[in-house]
Amino acid sequence: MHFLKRSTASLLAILGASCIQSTYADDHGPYNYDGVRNVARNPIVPRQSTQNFYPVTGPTSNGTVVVRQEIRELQKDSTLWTLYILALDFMQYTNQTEMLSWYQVAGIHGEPYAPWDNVQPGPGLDNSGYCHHVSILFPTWHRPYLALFEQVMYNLVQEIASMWPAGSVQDRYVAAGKNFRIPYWDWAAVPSDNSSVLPHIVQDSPSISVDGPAGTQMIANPLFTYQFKPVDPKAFIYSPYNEQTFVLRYPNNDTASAYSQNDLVARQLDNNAATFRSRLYNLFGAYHNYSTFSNTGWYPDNTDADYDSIEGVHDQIHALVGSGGHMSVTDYSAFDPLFMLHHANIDRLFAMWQVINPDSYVVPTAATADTYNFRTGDTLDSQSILTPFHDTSGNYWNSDTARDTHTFGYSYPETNGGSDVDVKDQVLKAINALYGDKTTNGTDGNNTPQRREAVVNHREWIVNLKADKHALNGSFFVHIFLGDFGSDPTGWSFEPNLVGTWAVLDKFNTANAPNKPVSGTIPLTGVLSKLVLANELQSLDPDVVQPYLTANLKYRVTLLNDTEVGNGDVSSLSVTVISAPVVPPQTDSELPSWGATVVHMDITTTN
Ligand SMILES: *[C@@H]1O[C@H](CO)[C@@H](O)[C@H](O)[C@H]1NC(C)=O
Ligand SMILES: *[C@@H]1O[C@H](CO)[C@@H](O)[C@H](O)[C@H]1NC(C)=O
Ligand SMILES: *[C@@H]1O[C@H](CO)[C@@H](O)[C@H](O)[C@H]1NC(C)=O
Ligand SMILES: *[C@@H]1O[C@H](CO)[C@@H](O)[C@H](O)[C@H]1NC(C)=O
Ligand SMILES: *[C@@H]1O[C@H](CO)[C@@H](O)[C@H](O)[C@H]1NC(C)=O
Ligand SMILES: *[C@@H]1O[C@H](CO)[C@@H](O)[C@H](O)[C@H]1NC(C)=O
Ligand SMILES: *[C@@H]1O[C@H](CO)[C@@H](O)[C@H](O)[C@H]1NC(C)=O
Ligand SMILES: *[C@@H]1O[C@H](CO)[C@@H](O)[C@H](O)[C@H]1NC(C)=O
Ligand SMILES: [Cu+2]
Repeated sequence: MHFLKRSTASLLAILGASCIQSTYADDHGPYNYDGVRNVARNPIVPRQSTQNFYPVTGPTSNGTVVVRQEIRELQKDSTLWTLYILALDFMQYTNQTEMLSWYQVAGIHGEPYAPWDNVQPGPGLDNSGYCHHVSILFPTWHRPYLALFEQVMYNLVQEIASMWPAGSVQDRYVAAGKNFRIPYWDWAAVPSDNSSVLPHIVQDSPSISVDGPAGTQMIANPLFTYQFKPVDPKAFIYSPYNEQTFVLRYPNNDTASAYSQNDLVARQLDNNAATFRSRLYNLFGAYHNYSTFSNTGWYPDNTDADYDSIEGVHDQIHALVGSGGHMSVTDYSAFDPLFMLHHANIDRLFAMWQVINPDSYVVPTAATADTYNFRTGDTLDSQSILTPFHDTSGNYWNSDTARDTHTFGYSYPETNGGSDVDVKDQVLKAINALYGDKTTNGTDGNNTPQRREAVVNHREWIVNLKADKHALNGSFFVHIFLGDFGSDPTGWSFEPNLVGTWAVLDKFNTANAPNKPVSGTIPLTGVLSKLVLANELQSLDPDVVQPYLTANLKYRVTLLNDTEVGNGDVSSLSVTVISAPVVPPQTDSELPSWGATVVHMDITTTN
């Protein structure tokens, strides 16, 4: 295994100074371990030499379970945080020909369409990635994928911790490193410091100071971007990605020299954050069938109450973070350092859902698209192999063996606990505390009892959306407004009257992915409740809300670079409004109880 010589000078020489954009790398590269580590010695993360496959076990295979923390919690622990940053940095600057490099591990998800751990594609399937989307396997495939990433990171953390000079400081890093687990990014919870849901560390600066085993150094911030070394135009075949050297978020233009507009990512995430919370709260409260919960696919026997899914919320984050950058293209998304943080949160929400719905799981369902080892139409079930992830026996993981996070040596704050803990109660309380819509409690402000009554005895109002996945051969947004908004599409994400943005996440290469409908929701209740509390709307009753929505509910469609698409130009798109009576929970150990869904209106093309 070869590593770049980890010194800034030689790195610049290898890459050529002209490739380095001042916006990103300025003159900062990886952490320089010279003097504490012999760069030529044996590989840091060895492949098991006695086996011809790489077993995915999670950090340790001895049954120890450690809690994955929210990124802003992890950041408070300076010892673990330093190890996390250094391990990310190490992985990103590992030669991209190495199987445990950032490049290769990210590449498992989509592009490059290449075997990993020598797991070959099925006949004629070499033009797809391994990952499953619009699939019953969407939540379960990503679980061993994250476990692999966590295992690689954990092993690097152990190695890095041992590089401090022997003594009490090294002891502290080594001891802390034993409890390392990857963090998750909870983009739905209201941040405790009332700052953006996009953590400062991923957006503020392209370089950061780190106090590592060879002293304090400024390095390229491994959470800000990932630099291809170099970009492979045969894998990234679409312009401008074939020339963009850095992972971009909300690029300012579609050229090789574009830069990320993280400030705009933060603003549009914040303008959508209420919908992340409501979508999650509704998913936990009203979705008890794994098939519907798990993915955006539209099943023939779905009802008007079945439009949303955890994959749908996941797509919204991908598209809003990327906005035309890598994170918004399925095949390129895993290169963004936010990918694993985002997916750890999706895995956490899945684990929480599993605690309250222990009996609903993967049932046999036809694949909607080709993947590296399955063909469209193949039946996927709980024993379908989750390639390319081997277990210790050399078999592949499947949804049955990956059902419990403890198998991989981790849990989450909400799902953690032994026999003395009522984990279900803990999960329900967390859902209410983190994602419950405070306005529906009706206790804020100096409102009359009648107003509070109107909101508390409430009805949930939801926009249901459906469209063909590849309707526009690329990801797209449907912005939902309640009230006026400007005419400039570049401003729509930031409009005060934006309720939320539904996103259809796509890739460019759709030849082997038949066009299937996908669905999602934008909940309206939070905004409507505020109007009731402000005396602008009498109640949440249909005879009040329906005429209000007919007059004020609008939608607009854009590509991810904010180019407008006519409302009637996506022929498969449908935008309808439903409601259901909902009894709020009486205690914080319960979730709302949902009544029968009513369809109120279809505003497709009319609004
Ligand atoms: C990465 O490894 C390949 C194959 O061993 C080698 O040809 C290449 O020079 C290495 N790249 C760098 C930047 O060291
Ligand atoms: C498992 O491995 C970890 C890391 O080496 C260690 O800290 C822990 O004590 C081990 N647990 C058991 C039960 O052996
Ligand atoms: C939180 O931030 C928002 C937007 O910046 C602001 O309107 C609000 O007053 C802040 N709330 C608190 C409690 O600081
Ligand atoms: C794209 O943005 C970069 C960075 O601001 C700038 O240098 C370049 O000129 C822009 N290209 C075009 C075609 O607008
Ligand atoms: C869950 O939903 C799927 C897809 O609509 C359906 O086939 C299945 O019967 C449902 N399961 C239960 C237990 O209702
Ligand atoms: C509603 O708010 C009141 C006052 O803050 C609180 O005591 C009560 O627990 C809340 N109810 C729910 C269901 O969250
Ligand atoms: C999408 O691509 C397919 C295949 O190349 C093509 O037939 C179709 O017209 C394209 N659709 C749009 C909306 O560009
Ligand atoms: C936006 O993307 C579309 C499709 O990729 C492209 O045709 C169009 O030129 C882009 N517009 C801008 C302003 O970059
Ligand atoms: Cu994803």
